[in-house]
Formats: sequence, structure tokens, C-alpha cells
Amino acid sequence: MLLRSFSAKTLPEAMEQVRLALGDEAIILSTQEEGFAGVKVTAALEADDDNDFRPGPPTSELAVADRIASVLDHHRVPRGLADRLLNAAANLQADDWVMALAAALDYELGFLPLSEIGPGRPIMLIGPSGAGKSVTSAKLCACARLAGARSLLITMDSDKAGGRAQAETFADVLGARLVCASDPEAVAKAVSQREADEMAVIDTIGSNPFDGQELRYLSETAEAAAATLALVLPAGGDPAEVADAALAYSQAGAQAMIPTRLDAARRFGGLVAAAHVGGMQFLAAGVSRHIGAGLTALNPVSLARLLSTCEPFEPSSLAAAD
Ligand SMILES: Nc1nc2c(ncn2[C@@H]2O[C@H](COP(=O)(O)OP(=O)(O)OP(=O)(O)O)[C@@H](O)[C@H]2O)c(=O)[nH]1
Ligand SMILES: [Mg+2]
Repeated sequence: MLLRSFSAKTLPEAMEQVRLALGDEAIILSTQEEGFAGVKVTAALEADDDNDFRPGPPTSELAVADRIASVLDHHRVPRGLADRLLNAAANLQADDWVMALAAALDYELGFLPLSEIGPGRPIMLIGPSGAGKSVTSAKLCACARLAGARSLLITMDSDKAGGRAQAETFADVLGARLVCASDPEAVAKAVSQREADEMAVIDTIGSNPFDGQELRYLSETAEAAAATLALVLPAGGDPAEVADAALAYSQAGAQAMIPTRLDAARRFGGLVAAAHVGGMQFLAAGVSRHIGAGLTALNPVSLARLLSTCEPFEPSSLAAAD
């Protein structure tokens, strides 16, 4: 038996999705009101006595849906979002299952090309302690340099033990101008005094997403500096926990998200859930602790390819590498 859930705003819309994905022979197992989210229908396609499926949609469509469902399950994408992505994939024409997933990701999530960030648009990185904000700030300065712009690295974290030394090292290596600023006024002043070809990157202190006062301070700083707020979030966290944090940061004004440590995690459902819940656009991703490795562009196709590589972890592969 093939079992699938479909979410839509209204029951007729959900039923139409059932028909498109499973055909007229689908059996409705349950319908469930989901408050503002609409309605969820769970449907099944029975096997007949010969163990073959009754006539329905082409086998290839079912294979695509099954493949995407198992990938989303591997990455622990929360059930409601997985249903939405499956529904979107079923309704969008694509050549193969990875492209169908890319189309669904494009439909449900936002993506902001890194080229949109430049001298005209300061960027301020926020996120939990140790998320990778400082390394990502340095990588953004490196990207600016590659694009022919100069960069102004503003750090709000110079009072931390080793904070100033870290920023000085990054600025030195990247030829960036460094300003240490400890309050919103100082940040706004540094931003307003930048040269026309300087891209301003603001690095901040690690914050607690559930501390309203800390988040208000960050929002005020971003507002004073007219900066795009980007959440830096490491891969691999518990999807529900990460989504809660992302919602809090988005309410503080985070519009974009830069995931880090994609190289050191194997499940990315938390990042997908975080971006979706927070309505944040993926900007780029960190895939190395080395600044020279820069940032990797994230778009629907690259994200779908990342999700599609979900081989199980083999501890023996570490021993083989030694
Ligand atoms: N593997 C890997 N490590 C990363 C990546 N990005 C950052 N790191 C590492 O994560 C650790 C924390 O990075 P930082 O940039 O100092 O993090 P932060 O958010 O500035 O930390 P605080 O300022 O203490 O809040 C460092 O050891 C980095 O080298 C990444 O994409 N991949
Ligand atoms: Mg830091």
C-alpha cells in the first residue's frame, strides 16, 4: 500500500492533489483540519490481489514522489513541510526527481543570490554563539574582494577574549578595513562613513534566540545601520529546536540565512525547516572552516543536490581514510 499525506488550504484543493498524485483509485483514510494551515488529507493506493497497483498515475510519478519522500525523511524534514514539498513536486513538471525536488524547494523557500549583497547593502550577521559568524564575516569580505570591492569589517565582538585579535587577523589577511564598534550608534557611524566601493560586514556577539532583550538590541543596531540581517546557523541541529530559534531571529528582523558546517553534518532538515518557518531567504553556505574556501552559492538546484546525497554514515570509512 502506498500512503501519502496532502496539505492544502481547502478540502477540494487537497482532494485534487490526491487525484493528481495517486489517481482516481486512491482511498481517503482521513481528513484533518489544521487551523490556519488548512486541511490535511491522508490517502492510500491499495495493491490488488496480484500485488500490482491499480491503474493510477504513471509509475515514474510515484517513483519520484517515493524518492523525494525518503530523502526528506532521511534529513528529518518536519512532516508538515515534507508534505508541502511533496505536493509542490507533484504539481510541478520536472525531468527527474532531483529537479522535481528543486522545483518544490523553489516554490516553498526563498533564495537570495550573494551578488545582491554589495557596497550598497551592508550585511549584519547574527546567531547563536559559535555558529560561525566571524568566519562567515571573513568569507563575505573575501567574496567582496573577489568581486572587486573593498570591505569594511565592523566587529561588535572585540571585547570577547581573543575577539579583537581574531578580527585583526581576518582583516589583515583579507585587506579589509577594521572598525571595532560596541553599540548601535558606533556601528551606524562606521557604516555611514564607508567609502562608496566598500562593502560593510557587521559581525556580532553570539546571542540567545530566546532572550528578547538581546534580540531587540540586534534589531536596533541593524536598523541604525540600515543593514540586511542574516542569521548564521550551523547544520545538524534538532529540526524543532532550530526552527524555534529561526522563528525568534526572523521576528527580530532576520531576512536571510547563511547555513554553516554543511561539511560536518549529514542531515539538513533543520536548516530547511528554519528557513521555511522564519520566511528567510538562503543566501550562501559555509562548507569549510577555512576562510579561503569561501561560501558556496545556494539555489534550489544546489540545495536539492545537497539533500539528494544522503548515504548512511559508515564509521569504517574513517578507518579506511587513515
Ligand atoms: N567545518 C566547519 N567549521 C566551521 C564553518 N564555519 C565556521 N566553522 C568553525 O566553527 C567555529 C566557530 O566559528 P566562529 O566564526 O568563531 O563562530 P562565531 O559564531 O563567531 O562564535 P562566537 O563569536 O563565539 O559567537 C570555528 O572553529 C570555525 O572554524 C564551516 O562552514 N565548516
Ligand atoms: Mg565570533
